[in-house]
Amino acid sequence: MKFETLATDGAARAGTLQLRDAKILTPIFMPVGTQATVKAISQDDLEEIGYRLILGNTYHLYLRPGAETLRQAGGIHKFMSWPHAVLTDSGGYQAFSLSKNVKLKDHGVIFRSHLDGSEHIFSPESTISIERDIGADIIMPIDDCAPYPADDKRLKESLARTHRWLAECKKYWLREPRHQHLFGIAQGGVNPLLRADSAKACADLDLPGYAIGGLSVGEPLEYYVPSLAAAIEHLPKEKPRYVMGVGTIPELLNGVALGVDMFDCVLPTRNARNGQVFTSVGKVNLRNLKHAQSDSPIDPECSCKVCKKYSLGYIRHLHKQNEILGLMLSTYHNLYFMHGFMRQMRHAIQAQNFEQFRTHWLRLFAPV
Ligand code: PRF
Ligand code: ZN
Repeated sequence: MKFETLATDGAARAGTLQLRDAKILTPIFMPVGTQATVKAISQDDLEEIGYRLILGNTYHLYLRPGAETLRQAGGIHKFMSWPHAVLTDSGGYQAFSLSKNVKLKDHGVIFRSHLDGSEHIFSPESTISIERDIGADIIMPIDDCAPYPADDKRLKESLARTHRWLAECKKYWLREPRHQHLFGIAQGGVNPLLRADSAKACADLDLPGYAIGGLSVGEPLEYYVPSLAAAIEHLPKEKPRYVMGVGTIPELLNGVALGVDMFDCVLPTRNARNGQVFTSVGKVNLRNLKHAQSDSPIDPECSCKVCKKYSLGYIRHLHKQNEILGLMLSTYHNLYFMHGFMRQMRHAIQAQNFEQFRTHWLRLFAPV
């Protein structure tokens, strides 16, 4: 894996991440393919849009189809016929958000499957072993993401555990690196001092890249920028920076402005399935009665194949009738939009007008 910065504009940077067969252009948005599928879109369509890096979840893949099935298949790339890059999240975070009776212990996270109630444990060793079987190109360590709100005592506990687990993950990863790249995850809630401590502790381990976790967990919007800035200040410039589970258009703009290179979020795919699409004039709710007779595309400015062929009125009808094609068409459009949006951000950085770009889009996508 090779990361290079090609242009900067303030703290924002445009670069490349060489992974597998592709030179991935950053800043990048990674669609979420939780269960070895990005919901409601095919691998062919993802590839056609231009995506070359998607995310998978260790938690789900470990439970179904299981690490052994993925190992037997020759890894997730072969299993899902996706020859391009994959990143897997480690599972601890999903165990927390999805399963019942989760127990956070010093040696790992004990949880019950949300599918059948069976008991499992994710530890640094098991996480790295499962992620090795899954075979993603970038793997994430198990971390302790404190909920919001959390007091400093809880945040310090989260850091101690996260850093210790990271060092252990690094040890298991180094035993058999096999072209996989382990990132660190910095935590620290909304306390800038702890954010800085955590970023330093991660940077000390000298890993291929660094993620910032624990954001977008229910904290007020105004904490995002200071928390992120405090962490980024202590992360090395020459390594990629990734904000996990983010985000909205304003979060992407503000993250890139601070020097973030990678993002993942279910937002464009989940919103698409709920009938909310992103357009050049802001968000549009497909289910709105006012679109019933519309024969224009979702976004007249969009050149995606959905906008070239189908009317807003038709796609609204599909959504109102819960037709599967409705989910597919809106997902395709939203992922096309996101891909184009990231490209425009890169171009704005290269043209040294990122600040104008950010102001323009913040106005269109202002939180209401
Ligand atoms: N840790 C991990 N995965 C995550 C997060 C985290 O803190 C978040 C927080 N937004 C999303 N996904 N491992
Ligand atoms: Zn479109």
